[in-house]
Amino acid sequence: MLQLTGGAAVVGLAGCTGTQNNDGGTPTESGHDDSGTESGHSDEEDGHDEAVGAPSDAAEVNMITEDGGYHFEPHVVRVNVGGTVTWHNESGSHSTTAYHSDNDQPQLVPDGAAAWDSGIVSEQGATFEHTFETEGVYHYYCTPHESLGMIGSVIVGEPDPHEQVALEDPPADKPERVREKLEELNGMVSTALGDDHE
Ligand SMILES: [Cu+2]
Repeated sequence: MLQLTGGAAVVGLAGCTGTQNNDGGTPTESGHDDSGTESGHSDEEDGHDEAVGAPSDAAEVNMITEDGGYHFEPHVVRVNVGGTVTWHNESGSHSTTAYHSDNDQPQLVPDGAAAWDSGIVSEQGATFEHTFETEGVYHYYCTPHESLGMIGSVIVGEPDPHEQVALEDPPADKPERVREKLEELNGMVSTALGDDHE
């Protein structure tokens, strides 16, 4: 017999949380007798099943305006040390800007890492690229849409998740929306690095 449906293959574009629609009513998987072990098996309840693959030498991120939402897609990409990320302006006007003191921001990149800032990119199809020479976790944002949660992350190499300034609690002086997004990204990055902490 042919088995045409390979369950996990259908991942698709997971929605961005540009609009908040997870209000706690997450359906759980249908209950069988609950006498079993209930320890942690991960469910994909939050719609963020963009799996972060293994590091590669090049990764692409789309910058998107759609339905009033603003997105880096995918949220998290991963490259090797010396790898390049290319941001592609699909729609709207955006920037890709590192959380780095050179950009007058708190540092959410590894110590000694170079900053980048594309400036506002408005032309459809325009690209900006940055090569990452320092291993670690990087958070970055879109200048006009940071406060709306347009924030993304780059993982470079095989960093120790316990030594990443980016993965610490988000800066206290950032708006709630920004802090929530950073926490969400931290969860995705930790998962990608095999460090699903409780
Ligand atoms: Cu933007």
